Amino acid sequence: MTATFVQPDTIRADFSAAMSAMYRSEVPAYGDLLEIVQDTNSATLDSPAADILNLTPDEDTTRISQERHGAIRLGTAQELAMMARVFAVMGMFPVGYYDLSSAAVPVHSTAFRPKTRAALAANPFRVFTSLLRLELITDETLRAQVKEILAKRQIFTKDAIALTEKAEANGGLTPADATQFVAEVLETFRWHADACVDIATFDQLNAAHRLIADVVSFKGPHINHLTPRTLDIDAAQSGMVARGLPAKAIIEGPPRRKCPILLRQTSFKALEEVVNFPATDGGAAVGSHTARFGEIEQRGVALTPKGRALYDATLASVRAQILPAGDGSNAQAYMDALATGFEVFPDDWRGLYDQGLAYFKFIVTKPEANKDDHSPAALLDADILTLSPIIYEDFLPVSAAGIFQSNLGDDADQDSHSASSQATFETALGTAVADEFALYQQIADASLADCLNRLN
Ligand code: OOG
Ligand code: NI
Repeated sequence: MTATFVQPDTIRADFSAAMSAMYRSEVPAYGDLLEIVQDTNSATLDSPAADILNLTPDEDTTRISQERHGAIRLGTAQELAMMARVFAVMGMFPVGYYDLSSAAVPVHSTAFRPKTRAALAANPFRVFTSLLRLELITDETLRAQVKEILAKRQIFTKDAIALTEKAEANGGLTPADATQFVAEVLETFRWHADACVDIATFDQLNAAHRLIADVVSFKGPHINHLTPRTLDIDAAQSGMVARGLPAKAIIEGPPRRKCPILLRQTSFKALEEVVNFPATDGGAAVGSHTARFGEIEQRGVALTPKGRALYDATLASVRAQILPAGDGSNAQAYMDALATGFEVFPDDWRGLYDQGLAYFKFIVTKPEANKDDHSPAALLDADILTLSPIIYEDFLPVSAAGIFQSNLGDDADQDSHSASSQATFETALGTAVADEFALYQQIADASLADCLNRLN
């Protein structure tokens, strides 16, 4: 029998759409965000700004309205290893390692995402996935209790596991199996209002760290946000405020630029949700929990290691001068300082390319031209090739964590811990994480080689 399997890209697109529908019903404000983002994206694509962005037609542009990322937090190595197998069925693989312990957050993370240019173009859905670091819970009694609670739960349905095993054994899933797989895996990400610990334990976990309570107290790792991608985050932010969504005063990341770099994000606060706690001697109890929030993001060009180092240093020096106040009172002053600080980055694609700060793919503008003795720079000068930004597909919490730590005046042992914790994370994961820079470099190299082949 020759089975016809569904492409992993298709399963991922279906899963992303199913997640979006579920989150829209769980968190109605997410539906508002989608509308705002869709409006600002159409307006941007119809405006002269679209020409400056120089997105690849049919590749960068068609995916935008489908594009989003989510985030989950897992409790154990077993959960992470199984999650990796589930995501692999959808063509999502771990890229990058993020150590958040320096920001006093007891997790470390990776991003599951498609890796190749074609898969990203088909559907770039990604999930920022964190694993609780039990060893960072200092109270030994609490640590033992957390371990015991986590050991008892099963976050995947029986059929999600069975279908993952089937996909691994057969090399894919049939259409009927793929449909069921999406529905079964969705269950893992669903919000459960019923806690699996009593309210006294919940309060104790919360007192240790809010994040620990979020990871440990529920049946599964509910998706905590789903973030659509906007082409103009300042316009989308104004749209959020106009609709009464409690947006933050500051957009995280680099400042607004003609040629966007990396990632700019803004969010609104977590929902307060009702939680039902199981009966104890004191009877059943009702409480609340805030974990889930809304976020939007604008993605720009991916930076090379050199560009990333400049980004990290520039952001750190701005934040050494001024830190955004929680109440938004110095928002304008912060954004002005950011804009000034980032003048070190050229704000045109060619400048970023020439200085080796960012990754680009190439578009052949004069296919009949002769390429003899032409360097890429000469071909760009002659308008035979044009630059198109390779979009950043990853995340920036490392810089946020570093800033957090320098604020606390405690930057002592971040580096000494991170090497061994990445190894621990990869052991839990069952595989190494991919290097994001290597992936961008491959896309850039393949694009240049392909364009040169097509010239005389
Ligand atoms: C993940 C936070 C990371 C982002 O956009 O940087 C993230 C979490 O809160 O679980 O989603
Ligand atoms: Ni996010």
